[in-house]
Amino acid sequence: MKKTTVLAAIVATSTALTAFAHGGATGIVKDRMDAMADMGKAVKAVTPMMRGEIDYDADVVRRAAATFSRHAGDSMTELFPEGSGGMPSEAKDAIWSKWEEFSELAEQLGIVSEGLAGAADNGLMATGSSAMSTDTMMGGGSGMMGGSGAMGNTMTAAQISEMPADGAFTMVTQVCSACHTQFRAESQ
Ligand code: HEC
Ligand SMILES: [Cu+2]
Repeated sequence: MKKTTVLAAIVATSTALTAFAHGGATGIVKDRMDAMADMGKAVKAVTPMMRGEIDYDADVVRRAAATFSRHAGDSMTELFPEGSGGMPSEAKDAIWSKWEEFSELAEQLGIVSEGLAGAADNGLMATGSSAMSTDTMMGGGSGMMGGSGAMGNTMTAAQISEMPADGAFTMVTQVCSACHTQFRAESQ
C-alpha cells in the first residue's frame, strides 16, 4: 500500500471507532456524549495530580474547572430534550420524570466547578501544612472528605474555594457520580 492509502485507512478506522464508542449516536445525543467525554478527559488529567502521582499544576486544575463549568447548568440540560433517550443513549427516562432533580445536579456541577476554580491555588491538602508529613496526610486525607456529598448541597462556591484543591475536586466528582447513579444506565 502507498503511504497515503495507509493514512487514509487509519483515519477511516479511527473515525469508525469513535462512532462505535458512542454506539453510532448522532445529533444532540452525540453532542452531549462529546460534552461528557470532554469532562471525562478533564477528570483524567487532574486525578493523578490530586493523588500526588504527578506534579500539581494550578493552571491545569483551573482549565478542568472551566471545562466543567462550561458544560454545567443550562448548557447541560438543554442537551437533554424530552424524548431523546433510548438507544444508543444511556440516558434514563428518570431524567424527564424527575427533571427538577436532574437540573438541580446540573446546577450543582456549576457551583462546585466554580469552587474548584477558586480552590486551584490552595494546592493539595497533603502539602497544605508543613507541620504534617505527606505520609500522614496521604493516609488520612480521603477519610475527611468521605460522605461530603450531602454537604455539597449546602456549600456555596465561595466556601468550596476555601478548601484544599483535592477536597474541591472530590466534590466535583461526587456530583458527576450522583447524577450518573440516578440518571445514567449502566454501560454494558
Ligand atoms: C446532571 C447529570 C449529570 C452530571 C452532573 C454529569 N453527567 Fe455525565 N452523563 C450523564 C448522562 C445522563 C449520561 C448519558 C448520556 C447519554 O448517553 O445520552 C452521561 C454520560 C457520561 C459519559 C459517557 C459519554 C459517552 O461517551 O457516551 C461520561 C464520560 C461522563 N458522563 C462524564 C461525566 C463527568 C466527568 C462529570 C462531572 C464532571 C459528569 N459526567 C457529570 C449525566 C450527568
Ligand atoms: Cu457515547
